[in-house]
Amino acid sequence: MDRVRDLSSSEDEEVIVVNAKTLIIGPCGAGKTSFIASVTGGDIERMDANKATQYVSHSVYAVEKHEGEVIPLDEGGASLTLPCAMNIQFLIWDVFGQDTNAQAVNPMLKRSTSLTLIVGDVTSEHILDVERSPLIPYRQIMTHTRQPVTNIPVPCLLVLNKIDLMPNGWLEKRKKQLDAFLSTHGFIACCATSAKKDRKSCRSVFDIAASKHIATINRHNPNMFDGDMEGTESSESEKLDIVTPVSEAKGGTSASGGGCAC
Ligand SMILES: Nc1nc2c(ncn2[C@@H]2O[C@H](COP(=O)(O)OP(=O)(O)OP(=O)(O)O)[C@@H](O)[C@H]2O)c(=O)[nH]1
Ligand SMILES: [Mg+2]
Repeated sequence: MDRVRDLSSSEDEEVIVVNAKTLIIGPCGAGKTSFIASVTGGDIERMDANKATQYVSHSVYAVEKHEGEVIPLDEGGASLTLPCAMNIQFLIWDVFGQDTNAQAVNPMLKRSTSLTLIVGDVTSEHILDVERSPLIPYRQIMTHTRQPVTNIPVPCLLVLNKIDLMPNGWLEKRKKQLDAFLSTHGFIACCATSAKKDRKSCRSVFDIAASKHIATINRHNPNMFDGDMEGTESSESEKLDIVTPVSEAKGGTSASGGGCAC
């Protein structure tokens, strides 16, 4: 477990830091690497358009949730008001894609995964077809993978990238088809993004992912905010990869904004 401490800050604000290994998978050329570059502030225009990822590429992106922020817990309207700030550190594994199957996503890569983003090129044929979508093998390969500790199946979030290539309102017109696709294949949410044209849409994916992850942790450990966690050797906290730095962690980037289709 990583311990994150910002000793340079004089503020005494408590921040809970959570690490979440996040797999980015999907067909080759869907824009996974461009999407991550957009999120982390890279210059998409200067990226080599023909450079496929060699096996896996790693990066980190942090989302900070502030004290008092309301986190939705379920569809029924239950919510959690954060009693202190949280910093969700997404430890990103961007895995190379394959055309016709998802065999690249082997058990080694899937180990200790907290969250999966399945990225598809929205211009691909049958992208939202419940039986023929090229994304189905990627969803299926995660079916039996479970989160560490909570032991729940790893939540999968759908990212429909290259939305800039579709006419305005394209996804809204397919809401019924999209809903059927999400429920049939068990996605927790869907976001439409443009790695090339709309950085905010890409970052909003991680904002949503952070809320979903906090809700999952809270469901598993409803007493997570009770007592003073600092310096404790709580085995539950250790296992959840939660750490409480002595003062506010820096470097986190809050993400918010549009792009989410549902
Ligand atoms: N128009 C448009 N093009 C995009 C977008 N995102 C990526 N691209 C282009 O799609 C191509 C493939 O992008 P990559 O990011 O390399 O795709 P990848 O999914 O990482 O591919 P692999 O590493 O081979 O699995 C590049 O030419 C990108 O410039 C987008 O949002 N809009
Ligand atoms: Mg790539």
